[in-house]
Amino acid sequence: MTPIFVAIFLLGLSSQMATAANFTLVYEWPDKWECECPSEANSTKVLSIESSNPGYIDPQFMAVYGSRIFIILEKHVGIPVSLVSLPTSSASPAPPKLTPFPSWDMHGNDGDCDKIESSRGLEVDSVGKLWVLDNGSSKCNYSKIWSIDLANNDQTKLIHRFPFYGHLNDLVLDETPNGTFAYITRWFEQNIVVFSLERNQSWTVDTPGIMFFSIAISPMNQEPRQLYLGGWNSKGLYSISVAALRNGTLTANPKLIGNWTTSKSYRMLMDKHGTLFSAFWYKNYVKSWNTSQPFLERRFIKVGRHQYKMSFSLNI
Ligand SMILES: *[C@@H]1O[C@H](CO)[C@@H](O)[C@H](O)[C@H]1NC(C)=O
Ligand SMILES: *[C@@H]1O[C@H](CO)[C@@H](O)[C@H](O)[C@H]1NC(C)=O
Ligand SMILES: *[C@@H]1O[C@H](CO)[C@@H](O)[C@H](O)[C@H]1NC(C)=O
Ligand SMILES: *[C@@H]1O[C@H](CO)[C@@H](O)[C@H](O)[C@H]1NC(C)=O
Ligand SMILES: *[C@@H]1O[C@H](CO)[C@@H](O)[C@H](O)[C@H]1NC(C)=O
Ligand SMILES: *[C@@H]1O[C@H](CO)[C@@H](O)[C@H](O)[C@H]1NC(C)=O
Ligand SMILES: *[C@@H]1O[C@H](CO)[C@@H](O)[C@H](O)[C@H]1NC(C)=O
Ligand SMILES: *[C@@H]1O[C@H](CO)[C@@H](O)[C@H](O)[C@H]1NC(C)=O
Ligand SMILES: CC(=O)N[C@H]1CO[C@H](CO)[C@@H](O)[C@@H]1O
Repeated sequence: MTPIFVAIFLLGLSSQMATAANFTLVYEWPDKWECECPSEANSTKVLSIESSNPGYIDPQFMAVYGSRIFIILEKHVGIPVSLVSLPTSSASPAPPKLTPFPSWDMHGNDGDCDKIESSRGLEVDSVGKLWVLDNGSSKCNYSKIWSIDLANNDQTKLIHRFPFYGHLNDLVLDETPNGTFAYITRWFEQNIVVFSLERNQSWTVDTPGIMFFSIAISPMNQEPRQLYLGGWNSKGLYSISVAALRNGTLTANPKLIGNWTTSKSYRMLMDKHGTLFSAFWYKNYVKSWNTSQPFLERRFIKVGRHQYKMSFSLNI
């Protein structure tokens, strides 16, 4: 059995940071993660998280708000919840246990349509609401979006049910004076999904011939905002102007910016200065590109050991 190495780093960012950065290792879990789950009622489930092959503990997405980190775990056999939280710091040297978020009771198995079945992308908005995509399950036949009010006792609402199910990957938020939109990638689909919060409506925007996986959006103060998309089946990096998406277009023509030299993009982020960061499948480093300049990849950071997948998040 290969021990899994999972670590969380905090990085101090400054406006000059794109080339040099120092990391602080916050926690390291050399072999297993433990769940702060109720021990009595459903203890068999709880035990299984500790006794399952630790290789199956598979962190996927991350967000930070205040003194809490939120992590989405792939729901492999024996993993009872897909969304957990932990503190950004701890007085104890031991890595903290993972707490089901927002609560153990909000998590369900496939077919618990009013509970969190299988969370995917997550994003914190400007008023402290955590948006969580939920892939759903074939038993309910729809995917959904949750909103958890981090500044307000973690009040949890199911805000949308999609007319489709599955293949959800990641989302970004676009908060405009005319309303809030979410743009969502679905792997294996030649489209992206747009959700309008005010209208409680979602629709698919076709991207003929191109499938996307990773997604990022340019800073709020730089209109017209651009959506950046990494190919699902290619190394291509594409952009789409969000003006047309807000306007309800049903077909977009993504512009190819360039090809990453490394591998397919796994996760992308953009900071408020317009620097785009990408992690890659099977690579232990992140590359960056200053989007104010022609496409040029720079090696940004490298994390010690081999990584199958790497999640990262900005605290802004
Ligand atoms: C990183 O740490 C080194 C040594 O502590 C320090 O000299 C350097 O200025 C730091 N760099 C940044 C970007 O903070
Ligand atoms: C699930 O939804 C799809 C698309 O709306 C539909 O074609 C399919 O029959 C549904 N399946 C079930 C089991 O309800
Ligand atoms: C939004 O629409 C979905 C159906 O797509 C519905 O289930 C949900 O209750 C609606 N939410 C609100 C807040 O109206
Ligand atoms: C999401 O749904 C698809 C089926 O459409 C499934 O293949 C995939 O494994 C699911 N992913 C998660 C994380 O539940
Ligand atoms: C908001 O809507 C108005 C009128 O439809 C439009 O002129 C304006 O450009 C929109 N603003 C944004 C940020 O989309
Ligand atoms: C949005 O739609 C309106 C009305 O259909 C149109 O006048 C406007 O040019 C469109 N804007 C963009 C950016 O596509
Ligand atoms: C990117 O790669 C594709 C093939 O995968 C190629 O057709 C295209 O010309 C490349 N584009 C650039 C800008 O390098
Ligand atoms: C990005 O490029 C622009 C234009 O060349 C420059 O003004 C800016 O300082 C660069 N940003 C960073 C973080 O290096
Ligand atoms: C969260 C969860 O799985 N709760 C279950 C605990 O066990 C009881 C009895 O088997 C179930 O009814 C709950 O749904």
